[in-house]
Amino acid sequence: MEKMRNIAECFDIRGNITDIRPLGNGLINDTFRVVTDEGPGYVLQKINNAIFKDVELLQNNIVCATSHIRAKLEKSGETDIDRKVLRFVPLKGSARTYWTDGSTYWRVSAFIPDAVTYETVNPEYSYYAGKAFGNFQSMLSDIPYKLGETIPDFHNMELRARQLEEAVQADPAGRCAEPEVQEILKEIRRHAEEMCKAERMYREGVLPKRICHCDTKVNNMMFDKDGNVLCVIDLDTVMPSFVFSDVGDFLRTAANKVAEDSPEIDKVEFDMDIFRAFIKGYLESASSFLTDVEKDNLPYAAALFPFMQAVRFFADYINGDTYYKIRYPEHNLVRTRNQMALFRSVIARQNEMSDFCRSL
Ligand code: GN1
Ligand code: MG
Repeated sequence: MEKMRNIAECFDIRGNITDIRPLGNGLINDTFRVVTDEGPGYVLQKINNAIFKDVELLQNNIVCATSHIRAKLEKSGETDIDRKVLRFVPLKGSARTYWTDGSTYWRVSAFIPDAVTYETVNPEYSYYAGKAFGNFQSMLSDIPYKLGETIPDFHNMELRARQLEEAVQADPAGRCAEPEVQEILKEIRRHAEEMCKAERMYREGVLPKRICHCDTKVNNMMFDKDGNVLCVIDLDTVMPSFVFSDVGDFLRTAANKVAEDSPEIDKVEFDMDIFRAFIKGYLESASSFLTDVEKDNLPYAAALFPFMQAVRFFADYINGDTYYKIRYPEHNLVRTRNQMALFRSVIARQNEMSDFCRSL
């Protein structure tokens, strides 16, 4: 606490710190709320630099993206802008937005007051979220800077499949002998090639990359008390990707009838009402810049993300849980089972999804 207070005080913050307490439940960074005696306070985050290896590039991306959005909101006469886009606080007497002692990295952003996040949404909120993420991509579509990849090839399915095969080869935790592991592996291998379609289309020049959020989990969107979308948070992975990333990752979390790590696998089911509402909102704000290939492949995006997430959780399980935070030894295996069940549920609804997309 004392150490964190000292770090927070290196930033150009207003007021005196009265408390620092944990915030949120992300699987990568450590996040705290800094309460001050003046104003709404701040969010202090320890950046996981084992995962985000180039913090300079990371912070540069985030600052470019948020300033670009802020300028647009200002130009359009928007009010209450501090609740509609994140603001990163520089160090005192410096333009730099992160603190480091050479081994740990910390940053501070303004806390958004009277805002809430949800772990689940109803169709109405899913529609708003679709609009908001389409709008986010649209606002960043003319950003004049070239953003870097904060995690190179983050949503590259070919790479994720390869990483799984490497984990299986090395088997560092000795988990590959488990019959269930073999079972899951077989199922993943059966679908891997088909799920790598995006990379092939990219190589053929028929699928573009655009600036996307790349972590559109439902809890990365802030709403006000009346259910209006305020802003999108968790911007570490804002980078060039396929639009499928944002559609797919939202649906993966919002349209699953249970949480991504629920052990109640028989309750995992893809909710078509959430899908329809999200796609409707998304196409309303994004169809002006989307190509036909992108639009036609939204059902594929819905399948790709549970699949990719299953592959990532599974590889981490086989590697002995080195990437995602876990709360018990089989956590990553449970997550894998859950995401594979969701994937099956999506696959069974592909035609229905395509019919719906075409009807819009
Ligand atoms: C991680 O940081 P968090 O918990 O929002 C992960 C996402 C995964 C997600 C699974 C940088 O997101 O890609 O989809 O966990 N972020 C990174 O819950 O790997
Ligand atoms: Mg998050």
